[in-house]
Amino acid sequence: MARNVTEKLIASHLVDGTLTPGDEIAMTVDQTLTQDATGTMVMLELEALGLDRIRTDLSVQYVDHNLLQTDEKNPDDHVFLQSAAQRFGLWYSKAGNGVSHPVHQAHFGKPGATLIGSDSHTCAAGALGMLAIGVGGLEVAMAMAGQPLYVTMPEVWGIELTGELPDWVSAKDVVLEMLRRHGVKGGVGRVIEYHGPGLAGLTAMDRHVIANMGAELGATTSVFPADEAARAYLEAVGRGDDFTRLVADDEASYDITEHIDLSDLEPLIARPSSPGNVVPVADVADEEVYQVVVGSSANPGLRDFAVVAEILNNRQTHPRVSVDINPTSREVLADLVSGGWLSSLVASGARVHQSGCLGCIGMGQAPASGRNSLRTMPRNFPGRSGTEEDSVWLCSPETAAAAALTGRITDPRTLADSHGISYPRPEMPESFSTFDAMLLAPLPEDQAREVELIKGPNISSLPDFDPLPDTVELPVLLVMDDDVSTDEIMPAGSRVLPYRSNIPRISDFCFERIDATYPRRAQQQQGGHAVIGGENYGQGSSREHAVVAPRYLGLRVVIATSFARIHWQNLANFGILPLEFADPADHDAVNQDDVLVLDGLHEALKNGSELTATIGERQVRLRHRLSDRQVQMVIAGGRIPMTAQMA
Ligand code: MIC
Repeated sequence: MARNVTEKLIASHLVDGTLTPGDEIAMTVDQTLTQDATGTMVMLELEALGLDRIRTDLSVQYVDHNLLQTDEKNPDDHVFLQSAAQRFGLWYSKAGNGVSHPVHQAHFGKPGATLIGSDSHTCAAGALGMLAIGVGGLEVAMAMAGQPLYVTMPEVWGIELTGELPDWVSAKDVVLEMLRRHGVKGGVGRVIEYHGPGLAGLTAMDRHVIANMGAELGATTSVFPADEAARAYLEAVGRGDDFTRLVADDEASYDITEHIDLSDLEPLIARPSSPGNVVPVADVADEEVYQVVVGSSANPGLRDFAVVAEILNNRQTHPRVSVDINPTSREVLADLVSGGWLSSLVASGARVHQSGCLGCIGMGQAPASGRNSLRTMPRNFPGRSGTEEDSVWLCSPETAAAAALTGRITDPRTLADSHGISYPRPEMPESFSTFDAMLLAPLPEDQAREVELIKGPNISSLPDFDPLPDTVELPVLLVMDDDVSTDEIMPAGSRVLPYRSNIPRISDFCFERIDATYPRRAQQQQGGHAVIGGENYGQGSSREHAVVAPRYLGLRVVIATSFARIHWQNLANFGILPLEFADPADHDAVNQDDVLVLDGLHEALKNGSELTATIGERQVRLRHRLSDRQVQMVIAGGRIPMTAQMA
């Protein structure tokens, strides 16, 4: 039977289920990645599971998010993570080495393999023909313990690419075009597979850009074939031997089909404050700009910095604008030095920062209130930058460089006339720098057993998770609208991230952006509570703190019109029951402080997907999409207590 790349990847790792969209399937996991902001919880989970040594082919712990060291908390986390990596047998990428996704691709990316990561942008590795899925930390911990990954079998959405990108239009504009067409919910329940003759003009790093922001579309992941571009990339990072060709069969088909003619694309930009608010740059030209940030997992390739450097070469950045350059990794930094690009950036007035996620996650680089900040980053949810009234736009490196020069949002295609700049096509080196000094290999097993986990005073153990009662009577503490992101449920940023390994403390910040009284009101309820969401509830990151912290405060049930994939799975993993309104109109009839009553819950959950609840005075029909395994898990109180019961 003819298969597309996604089906080949899934079929070769399938241990349970069939390739029928909507069914739960289980797959073996070859590799995992964790980053520091989610990794501390994962390591605590490994400890709670009593794991001796990881069972994946390889697992890597990166430190790229919590890089500010304003007190002992973040560095204590780094020390803890290094000790845990040594204890359990992981690779360890030290603070400052670089952003996890591109570093992972360069050192470990392997066509045909599966990768899961406790970061929603793990999907970027689809660029090399991997099946790479962002998930909650507990899924990663379980995979390291040798368990398969459970996901809902997605539909495969074939995007045929034809044509060639015009001058001043680059890979970021391709994924912004996807977001312009489909918005932040467009990819839910789907894998996006790119194919067609247009692929020939896209390098592996261009594909990484496109695959990365599949997360913004809500997709399970994005997949590219492993073809000549993947081979060229692997050779350039000195790992040509890891190349295996993986392409769709000639007769392969897709559940959904669509076409993009790359030649028709123009520079695009996502307006504040959602990656889905995409418009042509030309439509918003002339808005004043105060900050331009180049870097992050969304535009991490050497080319993405070099193109900015060539536009700024022998020119000055606009006096009003702070131009911040966050080189993806020390390897990219070294190549920027040897290509002469770093000097152009420095001479133009750009501020060069260390390698890491930095302002993308509000770890510094907060913009001034209400002032436009243009970023080559993947997300701009409200307040994520660290500034309460922020105004963050997402764009390509070309559009970022144009604004850096002019101080205004500028269609980069106009630079030819206004500044006499012809479109730079920076020549990439034959081989990219690769450094191992800050990427520490796992310790041999006998030495690993001797390692003690080093926990600073801010690192607390996981709370206990009690079973879900058969009858619940829960006040509704929040009623929310559509597209609530995890940044609104559990903020990131330099104030909050240092508490990622301290659930009691981080719970004080829950839903802060929506209703700062929530933690106090939640703690006043003895018997737990519920919250209500709209469509696409929990979009964005994979952070399981957005479920563990509210669970710690007593959250037992979330009813939404629909859920984002990772958050839905995280809720079930931690024993919070995710239910959907059978009739979306019922969402509007619920009021804060109504009481939700669910009776005979265990049988109802086991017997099918429909349930009836009383909310306030009304009977409301609800449904769930949990598999039998997940029902059992939610009733047990989550995956950790269920695993303990089975041991
Ligand atoms: C993000 O981009 O939102 C993050 C920060 O990388 C998150 C992970 C986290 O919250 O630590 C993600 O994408 O999953």
